[in-house]
Amino acid sequence: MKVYSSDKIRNIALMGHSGSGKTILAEAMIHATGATNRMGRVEDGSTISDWDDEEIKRSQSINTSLIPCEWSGHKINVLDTPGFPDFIGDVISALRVSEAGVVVLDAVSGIEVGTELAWQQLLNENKPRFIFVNKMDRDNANFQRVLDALNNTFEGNFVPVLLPVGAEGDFKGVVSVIEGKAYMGPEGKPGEVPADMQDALEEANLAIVEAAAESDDDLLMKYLEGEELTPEEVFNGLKSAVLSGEVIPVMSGAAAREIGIRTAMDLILSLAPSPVEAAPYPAIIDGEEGELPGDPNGVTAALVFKTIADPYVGRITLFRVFNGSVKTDSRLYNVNKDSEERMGHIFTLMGKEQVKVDLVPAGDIAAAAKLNVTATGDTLVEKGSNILIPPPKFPNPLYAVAIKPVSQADSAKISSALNRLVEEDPTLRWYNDTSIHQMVLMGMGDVHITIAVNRLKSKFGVNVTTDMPKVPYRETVSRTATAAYRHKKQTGGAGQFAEVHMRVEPGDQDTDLEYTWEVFGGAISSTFMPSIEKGIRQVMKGGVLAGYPVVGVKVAVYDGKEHPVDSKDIAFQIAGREAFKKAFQEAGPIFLEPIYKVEVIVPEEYMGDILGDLNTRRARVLGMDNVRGKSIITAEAPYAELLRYANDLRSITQGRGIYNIEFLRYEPVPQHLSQGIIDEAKREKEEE
Ligand SMILES: Nc1nc2c(ncn2[C@@H]2O[C@H](COP(=O)(O)OP(=O)(O)OP(=O)(O)O)[C@@H](O)[C@H]2O)c(=O)[nH]1
Ligand SMILES: [Mg+2]
Repeated sequence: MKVYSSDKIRNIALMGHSGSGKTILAEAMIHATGATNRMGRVEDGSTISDWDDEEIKRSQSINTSLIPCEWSGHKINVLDTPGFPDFIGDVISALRVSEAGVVVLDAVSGIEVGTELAWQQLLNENKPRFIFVNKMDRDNANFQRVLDALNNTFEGNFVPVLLPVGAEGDFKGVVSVIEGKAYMGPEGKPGEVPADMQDALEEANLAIVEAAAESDDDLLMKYLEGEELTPEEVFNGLKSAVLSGEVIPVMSGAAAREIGIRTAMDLILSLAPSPVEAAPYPAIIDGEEGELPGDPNGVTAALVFKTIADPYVGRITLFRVFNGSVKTDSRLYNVNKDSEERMGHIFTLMGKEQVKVDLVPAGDIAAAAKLNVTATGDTLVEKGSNILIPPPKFPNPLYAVAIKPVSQADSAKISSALNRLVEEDPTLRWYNDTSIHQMVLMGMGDVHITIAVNRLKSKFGVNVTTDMPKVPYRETVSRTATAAYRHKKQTGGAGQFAEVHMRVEPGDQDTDLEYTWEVFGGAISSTFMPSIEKGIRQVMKGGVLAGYPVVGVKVAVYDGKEHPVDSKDIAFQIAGREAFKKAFQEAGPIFLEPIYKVEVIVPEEYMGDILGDLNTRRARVLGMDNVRGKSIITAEAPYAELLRYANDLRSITQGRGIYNIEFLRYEPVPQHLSQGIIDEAKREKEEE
């Protein structure tokens, strides 16, 4: 593919509710450029964007795809993101490397849950926003209704720039308000604005002029004094209002019928900022906060925003250049990993297709294959420079399952397969929790996890079963107690003898054992001190109450007895072990459970329901806040009560709520719940 200079590039993220038509819009755009012969269909699994097996199976995007569209001497890097909320990670990374977001809406359904979530992301990132009201050809499609809903729901001035000509079965074309021209059919043939649309056009035009005037004090003065603004003033005013986010241009069309697409691309070219206009970019340079000018001839610095792990092709690394240029066969330096990378051949991706490029200037997006150490979020720079570009900020995974390899062969491959999956998707995490004897896989929701498990099988041939994860409880004591134990074995052969007196008391939760020796006068010789400790640690590992590790105990050995011949290491290990168990049981044993901080963000009307629900989860509400029509509730709650909160919150709020969690500390489990944990452990043991 041709090299485009920085000012001729636009990076655009298509966002919005699942099924609004983002993938088909991307398909229509690339088709309009002439790069493809025919339009693919989501239902047939024949789109450029949804090429992954899981995407084809589900008729839904699950990954962001890059679709570079060469259009009137420019290149629009279209990033088609998935709308389903479990795949938010890919929306975040796409937005990190885009200069603007185009939120796609269904002209029948209007604002949906996914629209709100996309909007929230755009506000968080403070990026210019566009709206594309799609599916104008559907029965009951109504542009004005969607426009009114937007203006009533979100802050900002939503200004139509592409009006629909006709609607439903009679949807024929669009009117570009700025140009005052109609573009009809899939070819976008220029035509007259229909007579019955003149009023609507005038009204829309006035809205644009006003929006432009409001962007600048001088323009506003001129406008208020009754002077007419020149077309150039209007355009510049509108553009600066779009850049600041005050004005949101609203387009209309029907992606599946390819109507409005070409004009929409023209508008994106003229109104969305180029990487040059969006510069400078914040970066950490030589350890200090600085800026990158976005200069293609400057020092090279690129951010890796996505990694695709493919068992056949190997690892594909997608990067966006923020400064300088990346060349084929060059060597770059990975700042995060402190290691050199050979870039080999560089290409852009058209969905899954690799299209060769020789040079990637600042502002552009491309990919490299088979890098050694580079992962998502890393910065690649010219050797000798020290620049860190802030990586995308991914949310903590929320939804956990326990996974278990099915066969011995699965067991051998599972770690490396999981590592590859996690490398591809930073919102997935896995760990082996030895304290609960479970391998835990965490993601953003049950669909996310189901797909990850399917991929383990289809991509890496690893079969697993899934189960509810256990809560990683800990066991400890709540008061001081003492116990003595005598171990004596004198039947046949060499005898064993040891007697240990010990005191167990609550210690520091963050250390497992504080072990002290208070035996004075040589009742036991100090050579047995480590033997007793070994016995205690054996018990601590496997727990006393229900098999969970023991933490936060102080143990003092203060007396005992030994025998000149029969006392040996093993005898004191056993006595230590048994004395500890006895003392532990006497010392008010309790469970500790992990407590998490939870932040729930919901539309205000759900506040009451959320608080009521949190109440049933033993949560402590710490604060409530209202920001832009959303309630933010902060609370602390036990992990045991949050295991399936992802599903529950979704059903309480019809999917309009989001939350994140963060581990805080361990706290005692209320006494009345302890027996349940013990019974559950017993039941499991019997099942084994
Ligand atoms: N009638 C009509 N249907 C459309 C139009 N655009 C898309 N569709 C259909 O809407 C459905 C969903 O389209 P997609 O492009 O997969 O939607 P998406 O926004 O990418 O969905 P996710 O990938 O799940 O986020 C498909 O059946 C499309 O054929 C349109 O302009 N008119
Ligand atoms: Mg899609």
